[in-house]
Amino acid sequence: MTLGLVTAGESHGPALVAIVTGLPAGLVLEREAIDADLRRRQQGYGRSPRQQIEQDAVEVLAGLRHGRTLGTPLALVVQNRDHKNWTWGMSPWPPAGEPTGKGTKPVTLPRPGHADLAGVLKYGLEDTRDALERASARQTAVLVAAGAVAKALLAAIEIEVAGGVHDEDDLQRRIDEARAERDTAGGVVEVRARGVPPGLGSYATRDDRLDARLAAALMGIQAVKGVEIGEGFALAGLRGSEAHDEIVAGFVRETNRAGGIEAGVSNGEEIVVRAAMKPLPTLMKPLASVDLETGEPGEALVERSDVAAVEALAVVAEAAVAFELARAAREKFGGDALGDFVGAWRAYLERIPWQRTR
Ligand code: EPS
Repeated sequence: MTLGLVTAGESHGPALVAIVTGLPAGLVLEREAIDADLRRRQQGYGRSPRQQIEQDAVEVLAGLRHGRTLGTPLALVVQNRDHKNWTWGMSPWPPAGEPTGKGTKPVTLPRPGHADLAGVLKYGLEDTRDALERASARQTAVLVAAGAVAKALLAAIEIEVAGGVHDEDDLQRRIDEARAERDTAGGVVEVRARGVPPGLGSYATRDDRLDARLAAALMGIQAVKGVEIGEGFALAGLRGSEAHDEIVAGFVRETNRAGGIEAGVSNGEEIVVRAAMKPLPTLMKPLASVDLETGEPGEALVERSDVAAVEALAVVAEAAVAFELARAAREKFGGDALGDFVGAWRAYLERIPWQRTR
C-alpha cells in the first residue's frame, strides 16, 4: 500500500475535489493547519483579483472521524466561490434559461503558452474554455490541501517540508515592472525537507527514484518548466572532486551539493529542490494568435489573471514535495495504523548508524 492522489475540478466549476488513498488510520488532522496552507497559497505579490473572491477552506466528506483518519480514502473539497458568477457558463448539466453571467460565449483565440490550442486540437473541442478550465492553476488549491495532509503524516516521523521563493527582492521589482508594462513575470522557488532519513526512494527501477519522482511532482504543477535537485545544472560544470559531498564521521556530509539524494535514494541530508516558473501566459497586452473559427489572425484571449504567482508556487511546490516524500515514507515504513508506521521508522533508525544533523 502506498499513498495515492486523484484530483478533479475546473477553475470556475462548482468545486475542487481530491481523494487521498493509503493514509494510515489514526493520523490526527487539524482543519486549521490545512486552511492555513490554503491561505498561504492565496497570498503573494502579483496575484489576480480572483483571490479577493475566493477564501479557500477545506471540507472533508469521507475518511475522517472526529479529526482522525480511518485508513479509508480521504475525500477533500474546496469550493469555488467564483462559481456563482459562472453558474450558466460552467453548469455541469445543460443550463436552463437564457445565458447569463460569465463564460457564456465561446473563446476561440488561443493564448500562446496556455493549454488553449493543444487542448482544443487534442480533445476535438470548439471552445478553448473546455480546455483552459481544467488546465488552470486554480486546481493547485486542492493539491495544497492534500499536501497539508501529507505534512501531518511526515510530522509523525519528524520530517518538515518548507517552500519559499528563491530570490524574493528581485522578484518584487520584476513583478512591479511587468505590471507597469501590462506583462507577466515568472521566478524560481525552492523546497527544503529536513529530517528525511537515508533510504527513501530506490535505484531499483527508474520509477522508484526519489529524484525522478520529485521532479515529476514539480513538473506536474502548472507553469513549471524546469526542476533542479541540489546544485543541479551547476554540477555539470564542476570536477568530480568539487561536486560530491564527502562522507564524515556519523555517515553525514559537510556539504550538500547533491540536494540530499544520491542514486535516487535520500542520503540523510536536507532535500533541496528548485522549480522554475515561466511567466504566466494570460497577457493584458496579448500576443498574436489565430481564430479557431475563422482561421484569421487575431490577438489572444485577454481575461483577468495574475501578473505572477511565484509565491503561490512556493506553497504548491511544498505540497507536491511533501506528498511525494510521504508516499516514499509510506512505502518504506508500511503501516495501516499510524503506530505501526512510526514504530517501523523508529526500528529503522535504530538499525542504521546515521546521525541526524540537520
Ligand atoms: C488562472 C487564472 C486566474 C488565477 C487562477 C489561475 O483565475 P481567473 O481567471 O479566475 O482570474 O487567479 O488561479 C486561481 C484562481 C487560484 O486560486 O490560484 C489560470 O489561468 O491558470
